[in-house]
Amino acid sequence: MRMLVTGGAGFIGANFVHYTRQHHPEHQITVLDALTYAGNEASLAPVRDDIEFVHGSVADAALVDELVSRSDVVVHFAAESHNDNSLNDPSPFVTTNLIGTFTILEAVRKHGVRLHHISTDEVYGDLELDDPKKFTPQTPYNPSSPYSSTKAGSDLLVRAWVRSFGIHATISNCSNNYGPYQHVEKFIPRQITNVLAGLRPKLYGKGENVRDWIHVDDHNSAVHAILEKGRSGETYLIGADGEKNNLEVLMQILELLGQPADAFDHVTDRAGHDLRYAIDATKLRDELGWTPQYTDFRDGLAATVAWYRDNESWWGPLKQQVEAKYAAQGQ
Ligand code: NAD
Ligand code: TDX
Repeated sequence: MRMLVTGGAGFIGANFVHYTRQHHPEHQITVLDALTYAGNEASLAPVRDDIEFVHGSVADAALVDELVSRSDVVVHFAAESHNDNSLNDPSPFVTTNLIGTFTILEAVRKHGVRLHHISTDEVYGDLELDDPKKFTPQTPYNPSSPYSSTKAGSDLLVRAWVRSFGIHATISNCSNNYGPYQHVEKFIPRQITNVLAGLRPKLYGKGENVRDWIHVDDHNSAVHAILEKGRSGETYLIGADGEKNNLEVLMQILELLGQPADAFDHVTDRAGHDLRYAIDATKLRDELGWTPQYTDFRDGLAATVAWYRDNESWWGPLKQQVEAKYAAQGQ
């Protein structure tokens, strides 16, 4: 298959390209990426000779039309992805997440090309800490931030294009990913690289917020399962039963890096901070036979810590600017 991967220079997209080269080398890959602050061509360096890379925006209708016309499937990762940034300036979130997805939809409609749309569990809002329920495909949408509301809007656009125009599309909503090549603005890489850079890790509020962690390779193996066996028009929730609160995750990072348990700072909480996410992935497991490979969070986290230790040349140049931005907002 000729596969167009949008956002392939970002965290999950780059890991998807590596995963696909390794496990499904029969696919031809074209990456379309705008190389925003979050995109990094260095993340694709090991496979650069095996793929086509196009520098451009998913909101560029002429470019998207041309690339989609010569593809069999589009896997749409490109997005503005960071909640904290969306609180400072929602504008690029509207452009990329909403207009960009609309642009992709119009091109796949015109050329009859299959789409897989990558989305997030944050579209469902949040859960109480003691709520026995998890998110299911039936949970009503209730997003909290500019980021999650634009992702929710993009999902609804895809659903409407399926129903109104009969396009061939699937959607997946995944929980929090961790692994190599994740930008140092995000929780786990920020704390690891803070310790490596001699800075104290920063915890928002009391650290009681719960995220449902999944290794990025498990997310991407699920995307391949959906590409192979998913039913058109369906939404699949991706998660690996990895609920942990932020304090627990930070304690594991400190321990893995040989730091005392109190070697961190409490900082200003995020506005509108979602309390808890939790995914029920029964449909994905039962209908498509998917199972995660990274069942031990600590092992996956240790491998991630080792990756950041070994790849300072990848994250070092990004670090100072990110920390200056956080410091200016008291975080
Ligand atoms: P990321 O910020 O690391 O990467 C996003 C990529 O998209 C970057 O390479 C960036 O340059 C590119 N991009 C941004 N605007 C673009 C535009 N207009 N045109 C083309 N490319 C553009 O994000 P990520 O964490 O890899 O997330 C990828 C996708 O997965 C997003 O759709 C996100 O909503 C979703 N998701 C992420 C997580 C997570 O935990 N990170 C969980 C669930 C879903
Ligand atoms: O320095 C920090 N300290 C801290 O306590 C940062 C950066 C975050 N946090 C907290 C906020 C969250 O409760 O850690 C948790 C995780 O934060 P993020 O890494 O910013 O992720 P989150 O907001 O949960 O969203 C992530 O998962 C869902 C991705 O960034 C989204 O793209 C995805 O949709």
